[in-house]
Amino acid sequence: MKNYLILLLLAAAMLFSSCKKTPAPQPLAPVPDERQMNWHRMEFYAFVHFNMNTFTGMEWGTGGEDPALFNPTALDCRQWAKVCSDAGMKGIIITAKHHDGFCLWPSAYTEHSVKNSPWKEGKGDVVRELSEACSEYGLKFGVYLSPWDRNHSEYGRPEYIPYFRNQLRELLTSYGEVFEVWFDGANGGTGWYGGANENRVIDAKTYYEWPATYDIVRELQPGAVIFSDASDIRWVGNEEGWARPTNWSTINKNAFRESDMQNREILHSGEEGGTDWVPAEVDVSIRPGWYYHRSEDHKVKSLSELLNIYYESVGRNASLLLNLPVDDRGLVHEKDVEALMKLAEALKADFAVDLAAGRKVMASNVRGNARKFRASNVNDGNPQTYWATDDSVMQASLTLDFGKDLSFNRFMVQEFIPLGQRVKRFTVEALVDGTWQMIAEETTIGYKRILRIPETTARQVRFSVTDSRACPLISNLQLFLAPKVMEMPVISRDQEPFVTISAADPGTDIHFTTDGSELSASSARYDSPFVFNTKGEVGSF
Ligand code: FUL
Repeated sequence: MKNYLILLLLAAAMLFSSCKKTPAPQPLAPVPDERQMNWHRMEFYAFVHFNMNTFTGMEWGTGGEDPALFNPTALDCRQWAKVCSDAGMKGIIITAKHHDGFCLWPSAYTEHSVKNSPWKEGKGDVVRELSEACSEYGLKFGVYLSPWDRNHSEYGRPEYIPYFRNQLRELLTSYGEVFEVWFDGANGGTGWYGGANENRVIDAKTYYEWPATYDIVRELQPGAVIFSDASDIRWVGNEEGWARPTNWSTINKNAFRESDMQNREILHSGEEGGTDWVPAEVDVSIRPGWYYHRSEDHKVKSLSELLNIYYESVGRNASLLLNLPVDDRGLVHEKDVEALMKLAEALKADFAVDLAAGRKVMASNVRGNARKFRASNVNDGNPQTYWATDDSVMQASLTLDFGKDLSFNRFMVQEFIPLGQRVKRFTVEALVDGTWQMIAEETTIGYKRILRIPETTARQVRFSVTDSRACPLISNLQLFLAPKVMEMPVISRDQEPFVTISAADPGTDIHFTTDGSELSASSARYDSPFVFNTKGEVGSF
């Protein structure tokens, strides 16, 4: 009995000392700073393109527009904020000044602004109304300020730079906290330029003296991230709404900035082992254009398209900046509201019940066998705790045991990125009727990765890191059973001419005909793009 007690005490002491002695993993540089971390957590927020173009039907105004054209009849920024908040978005970025130079706030430095428009008899300030609506609805507020200004007479000369910076100062000092400052990379050349109507070419790398401009943002809004081709966050390299499945939040910033050809591959996927933390933001419009055009009222993206965009951005370690082209009344159009609400409902349903929460989970290795790094940190609902392995272990797995068969079709995983992005490859397997089946073989994770997988019924699920830059740190693992989205599949034909049929839900059974005959369950089953180079109709369900 005495010996037994001594042994017990010894074991307890060993356990205690192992906990005490197990240090946290060293950060794998680079790591996100606090402002980037706060930005990562936002995940989904809105862009609003609303400005002079809304009234002229243009996408890029010339700069010579008459301020009298700006005249929304029912502008209501609270409606925008309510819609965004109902949609689960966390903030709004407004085009305070687009390339045509018209300012949505009464800037002291130009006459080309709302103050010379009939709207509210020149007493209005859209930026103020929106910033106030955002705080009312608990949303963060951001500004887009176009460096290129086709209105300003000095654009292209050194005199324009103080003007640009003064405007930046106005926006960053008069409207409360700003979470993101968006500097557009477009510098097209031709413009009105105070009536000169000419082509002005600048060297975008040197003309704006970016480091000094960024200092202004740091000084006035230390919590704001700067968007540009590669600053605190990077453009994802397309405006279609996707990031690559392999998506590193790191790039070699200096080399990228110095190169003349901005490498799209780097924007899409980041760079493994890059020297700086520069995560990707996916910007895409809910309609074909960034600005409102009545002719696009029937072209608002469908639920399938919006879901694809969500899963291919937020689900691929990027944030989603979804644009709403506010219309000429000054409202988010009914069609856009309808589409957004459908998306919000679908996302709510997709992530309604976390099937992994609180389940038994075992790890092949736990750092120092310490409680602090235990497997169950991944499904305790706390993003601050994480499962870690010993430093030398780059391949390790977690097995979730449901104790009974469960069905799921979504797999979500998050790395503990405050200590760096590490995982290079991972797999997901499921124990189906006593046999392990491979469900997914993927590459990077980062802040968040969501996989849409065919519905699987299994008793256990095994997540394995098969390659990592340093010991893997996983803070969250979730499984869901998303309802099937019943929407007409989208049929498209490319140049080749290959026909692709895509459904909102990748697991959907699609059948099709090409001869106009009636569709039924016995029509051909679609599994990959097919050649269709004659005239005819492709029907599907
Ligand atoms: C581009 C601009 O030229 C478009 O008009 C739009 O503002 C988009 C978000 O960025 O570079």
